[in-house]
Amino acid sequence: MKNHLVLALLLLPALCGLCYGEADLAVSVADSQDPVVLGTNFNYVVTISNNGPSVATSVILNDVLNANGTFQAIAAPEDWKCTSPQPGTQGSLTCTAEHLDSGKSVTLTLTIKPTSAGMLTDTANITSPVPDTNQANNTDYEDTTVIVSPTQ
Ligand SMILES: [Ca+2]
Ligand SMILES: [Ca+2]
Repeated sequence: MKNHLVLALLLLPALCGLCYGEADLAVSVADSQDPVVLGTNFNYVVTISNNGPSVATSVILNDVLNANGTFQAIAAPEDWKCTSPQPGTQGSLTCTAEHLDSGKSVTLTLTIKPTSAGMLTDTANITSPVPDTNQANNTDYEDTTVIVSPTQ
């Protein structure tokens, strides 16, 4: 009986490595077109991946748009809860998920209206309380050129 207890205590940290281990989250942002025409909606597609080996819990996406555009809408998977600026306003958007399994990816689509000519930039950052030994892929941004007319 005592030996079994010792064995269980030895195995516990190994088993818990699966639930409280490390999860390499990664995020990437892509634009649906570039350049875009002033006043014409387009999309930023934000892809969030968990490269494992463990499940990532309490995952938070923070997404910031610079001053040359406004948020219009967001399409996210059912288990992601988003707090976004009012449509037609600028600011920062936050989406959270209770967990993202190892090896899984999700895609969130942001609809954006370019409001000033110049460079539009969307920056995404992903975090989780689960340790992530590769922080280099936790932030990404995409630049998009806003032109006044298609013939410019
Ligand atoms: Ca990472
Ligand atoms: Ca681009």
